[in-house]
Amino acid sequence: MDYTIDNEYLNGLMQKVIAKNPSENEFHQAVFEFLESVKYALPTHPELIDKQILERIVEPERQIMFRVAWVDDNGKIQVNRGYRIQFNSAIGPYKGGLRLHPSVNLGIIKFLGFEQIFKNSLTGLPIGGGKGGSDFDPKGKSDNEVMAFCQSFMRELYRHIGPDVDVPAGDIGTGAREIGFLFGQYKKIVNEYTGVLTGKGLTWGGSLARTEATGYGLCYFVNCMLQKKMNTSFEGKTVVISGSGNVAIYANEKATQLGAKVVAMSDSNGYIYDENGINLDVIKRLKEVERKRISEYVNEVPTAKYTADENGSKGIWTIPCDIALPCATQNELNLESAKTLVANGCKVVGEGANMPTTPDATEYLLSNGIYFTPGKASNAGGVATSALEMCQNSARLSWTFEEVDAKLKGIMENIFENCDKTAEEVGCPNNYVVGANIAGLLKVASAMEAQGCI
Ligand code: NDP
Ligand code: 2IT
Repeated sequence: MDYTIDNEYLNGLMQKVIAKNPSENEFHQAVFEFLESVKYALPTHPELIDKQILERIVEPERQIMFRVAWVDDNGKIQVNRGYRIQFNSAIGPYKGGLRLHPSVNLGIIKFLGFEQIFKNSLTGLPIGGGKGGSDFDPKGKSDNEVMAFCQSFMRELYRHIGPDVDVPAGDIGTGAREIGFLFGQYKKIVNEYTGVLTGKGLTWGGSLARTEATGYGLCYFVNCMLQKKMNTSFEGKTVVISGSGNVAIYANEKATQLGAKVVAMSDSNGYIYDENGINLDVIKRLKEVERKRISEYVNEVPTAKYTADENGSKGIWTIPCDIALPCATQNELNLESAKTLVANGCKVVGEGANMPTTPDATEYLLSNGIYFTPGKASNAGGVATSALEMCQNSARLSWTFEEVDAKLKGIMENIFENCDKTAEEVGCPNNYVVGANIAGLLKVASAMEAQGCI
């Protein structure tokens, strides 16, 4: 990829990042997209260069990599690699999820940790940026094997985290089951009952609405944009959602509650389409309870059609829709898919996943008048609600679903307003990529400046 930026200082920094972090492609991509936006802030914010804020912000405060050895059901020792990137703690303890997927490598965890800095800043809550995970694949493993892995992972991670230090949570492959095993092991080792992880179960410190938060938050953000910018709403819209995990399921639920019809969903093997709308109860059972493939859906709902698509479910973007919500993984929506969406009349692309749209696809969507919401703004509801879980844990009380949901909605609407206002102020109206990056950056930058050379 050519990551040249038409600003001498920023381009120099970009090339330095590439040279210093070889082979970390997703990290390069995330930094490029960020620095491209930052050029619009330079004229009014000389401190970004004078105080070396940008040079410092692209360098993680701490990178931890460790061996995770565990015993499988056949008695054989397996070895995975664990990661925790503590990227930036200027505005609060490191906060971000743990990804368990065979594709995980240092570059992927660093891209996620980097984006988390600005996302967490946008929430308005006191949380710094971090991310972790492993190349362990929970798919096809028994509960016992998943527990063995999680316990081994935590045997190293515990020394690096804490409720006021670094608070991990879920991400791809890490759900309630994994958080439970990780929490149990942390508590066993440290002998402390604290809010060291979020996404916990409701009987042991979890927050109501955390499960729903990322998907719901995405729809609150997009609906706010539809209302304020396009004088419309989800009502009557046709929606395509990629993925069928935590984010995709609750994006479907909220979009449907707001009056939309979700006609397609996917997993890494293929996608289902039903012009009558997807039956979410069936998806929830197949995915959340039975851990099955989405291909099984058509056995239960014969009006739906399944298309195998081993190429990361890109075929799902050929289905005509008003609103596309990529909620699976990075780089799942490329230039070709962007062109197809536009040609088919799609008006809005709202990112639920982290960096699902490639840079050329983003550029194409923006220059074709599509309302595009970057994940670091529109998927911030998950981590925001994690921060609300931390609040409840510290206070040793729990709020009702309605209280948390109302706070989440307010936070997402504030993030939208902040991105919209910032984009306007720097001369890029309706460009929420620029708005999110700059608004997220400025808060962290002022904290870094105040705290001196650290
Ligand atoms: P889940 O593990 O619950 O679900 C992931 C979904 O995406 C599954 O349907 C999975 O299919 C699909 N998927 C994963 N990897 C690939 C791949 N390489 N190619 C195609 N499909 C893939 O994860 P989440 O729903 O939690 O996360 C989805 C996205 O949202 C990620 O980008 C994550 O970083 C982001 N996110 C998550 C938040 C959260 O609170 N959970 C918060 C903010 C962002 P399969 O089962 O076949 O692997
Ligand atoms: O990408 C993300 O924001 C998450 N996976 C959620 C992180 C969190 O700490 O809740």
